Amino acid sequence: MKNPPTPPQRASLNEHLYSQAKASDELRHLILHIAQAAKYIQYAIRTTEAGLAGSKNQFGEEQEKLDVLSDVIIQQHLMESRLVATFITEERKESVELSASAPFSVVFDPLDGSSLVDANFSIGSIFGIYPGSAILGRKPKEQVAALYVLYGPRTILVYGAGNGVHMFLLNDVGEFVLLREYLGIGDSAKNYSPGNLRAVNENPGYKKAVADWLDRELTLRYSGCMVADIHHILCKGQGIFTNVGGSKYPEGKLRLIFECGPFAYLVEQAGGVASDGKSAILDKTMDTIDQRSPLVIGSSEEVENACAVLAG
Ligand code: AHM
Ligand code: MG
Repeated sequence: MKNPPTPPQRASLNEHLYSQAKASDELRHLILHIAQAAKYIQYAIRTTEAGLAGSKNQFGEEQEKLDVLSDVIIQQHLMESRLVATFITEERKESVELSASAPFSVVFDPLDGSSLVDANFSIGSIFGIYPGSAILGRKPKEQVAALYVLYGPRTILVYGAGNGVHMFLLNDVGEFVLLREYLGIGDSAKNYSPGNLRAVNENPGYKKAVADWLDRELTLRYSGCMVADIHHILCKGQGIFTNVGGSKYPEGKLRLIFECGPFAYLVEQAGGVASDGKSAILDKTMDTIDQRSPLVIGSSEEVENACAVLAG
């Protein structure tokens, strides 16, 4: 072509998946369907009254109206994609089989941190994508992509599909446009984000780790939504986030399938590390839907140091 049209200044998510991630058409379409669901969720967050739905999820936790609504929105978009064999959502006890011959399976936490919504704190959705129709018995390292959407002052989508981790902003016309690509996490941390902090009373290793961060005057950054807290690490290029066990949650509060697995994939793609204190999260077998796992994630030197302190 003699005078080719100038491409838009900022790549769209579609363009980025195509030209940078070189994702297969099927994976690209699936991620775009998920991104579409996220647009409806951010609209629902802005327009739905906050409050309890009057029901409980598989963990016996009260469901917010927005948890239920987000779960339905995502399920509808996964079905519509015709690309999903099986999905598992944090809001249900069993996995759901859609079409055995479809290429992917999806795990998701529809609205992480939803109890913060009435306080207008940031909340998020988390997704992990596996090839094939099985999820249980597999390991998070088998993910072909993972992504999260952060609903804060701005709506941000971050994805990884085997070629770095990239950040997009939802603009006013409803398009996710590239904000930053190839996010990186440095080896040392200036910020710490200690989840399930109530565990320090029963977990002396955790007490020591927190004392160590206080002694070294690291800066506390903790919002109570892991999507926002780990996004902070990816955005600032350093930090550590922990959620380890005590008596109320012996294995920590977070679920291996929906929360630890997708974030381990993204953080390791960005040059960080994700451990349960002893082994890599990416190497842990997902045996049950409700499996919890301790999580120590972020800058490699700080994660290594914290794991040593936690082990006593
Ligand atoms: P949720 O999926 O029910 O919202 O719970 C997970 C959330 C994480 O986002 C967050 O890191 C953690 O619970 C906060 O727990 P705590 O306040 O006990 O540290
Ligand atoms: Mg959650």
